[in-house]
Amino acid sequence: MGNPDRVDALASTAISSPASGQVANPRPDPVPPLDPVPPLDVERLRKDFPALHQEVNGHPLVYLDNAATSQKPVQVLDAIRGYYEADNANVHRGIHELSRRATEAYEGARQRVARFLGVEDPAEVIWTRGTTEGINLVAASWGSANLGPGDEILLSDMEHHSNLVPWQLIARRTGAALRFLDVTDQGTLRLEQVDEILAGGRVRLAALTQVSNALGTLNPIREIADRVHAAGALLLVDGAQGAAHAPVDVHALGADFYAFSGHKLCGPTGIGVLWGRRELLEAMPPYMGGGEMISLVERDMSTWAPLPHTFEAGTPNIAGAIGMAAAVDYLEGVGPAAILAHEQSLVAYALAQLRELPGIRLFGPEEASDRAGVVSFLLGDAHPHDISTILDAEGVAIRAGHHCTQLLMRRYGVAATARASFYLYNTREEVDRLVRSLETVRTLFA
Ligand code: C6P
Repeated sequence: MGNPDRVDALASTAISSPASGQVANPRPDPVPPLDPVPPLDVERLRKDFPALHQEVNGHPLVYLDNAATSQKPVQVLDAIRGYYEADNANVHRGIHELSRRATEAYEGARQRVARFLGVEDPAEVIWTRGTTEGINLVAASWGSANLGPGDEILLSDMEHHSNLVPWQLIARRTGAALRFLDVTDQGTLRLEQVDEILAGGRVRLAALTQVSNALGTLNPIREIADRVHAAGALLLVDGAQGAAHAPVDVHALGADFYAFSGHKLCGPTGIGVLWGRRELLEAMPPYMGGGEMISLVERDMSTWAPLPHTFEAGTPNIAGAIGMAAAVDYLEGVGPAAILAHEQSLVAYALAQLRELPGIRLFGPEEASDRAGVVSFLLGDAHPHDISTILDAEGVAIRAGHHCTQLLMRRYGVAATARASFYLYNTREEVDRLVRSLETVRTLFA
């Protein structure tokens, strides 16, 4: 069982703020609210992140592009370096000391990530290159075995392209159809619409993001999961922005599949995890063929290795897995609930100041408690790329663009937004720097 202290913080946060009016269909909270968490010692945490301590264009760096990728603490860097310096060997192959150590570290990393997800069985944890690969794996493998004409896959207009295009590809191959949940003006999903679409009886799987990368919205995943399961369908949760920012317990969340990336939660790039329920994974055909995923190979057929290796063809990203485990250890040490609380306090502080800026257009839920640490905005007529360039000249790193969510941009009638995204090491002073630099933008575009 997962740690009983873990709660489905994202779902409970999203549905426990009826005063905000942002969730169209609030229900009594099925999960007890989080106990108040002590504030983070941000000054101490910042010392762990070497990249934060530099000047950019003559200014101390303010890194507010965490939804794209987070910075890495020395604990993660040391774990990767330590592996390469002392234990580097291929895993599951060599009968020698280094290979034994590498295998132990790699499989140990799987166990640590399983614990982070509240999962008992590490064989349900599949290493991938990241969220994108995890979702492609399920779409291609589960989809090819389970979808056909007349079946539907339920998505939303706030999905990242990584949780949209793989479903378009498999829908085209199998004849299944895609259905979409609309996004409200406040950047939320409507549970009534979930019910309406499920009532058609054709949805086989819903694939939804836990947190919108472009709006910050915390989706009421548990409530959606209950509805999806009652309709006999499965739920894949895109946890790319969820796992980084709050406690995750995939069972409490009601997920059947959960995909996320290491690099957004203080880990390295090129590594991620797909978790799936054992009976689902065992019934799925391999995604890629090659070494490591076979049991017996003949000229015209092969049999597969058991989970998790069925889905891990080829030499894996061993150092990446070790780095990702160090990252989840780090986050657990800091306290995932405290990280979300910290981000929400920065979002509240930022929203209050940004609302004072003439010409600002903010996207996403009004209440900070309905968001993770993401604030998307436009400022007057300034193009988001110009905003980002001017901010960069003052050492402030944000992201500008469509954030791989073109459906969402179309929904709001814009081509792009500027996006500031916070993490455990960001401070109120950095929010002040963001707002001051936006004043520069306003002056230049006045
Ligand atoms: N979003 C952002 O700046 P990968 O690239 O596989 O690690 O993650 C893809 C992905 C999937 N779903 C969501 C909700 C995401 O936010 C992302 C990555 C980054 O918003 C890069 S586009």
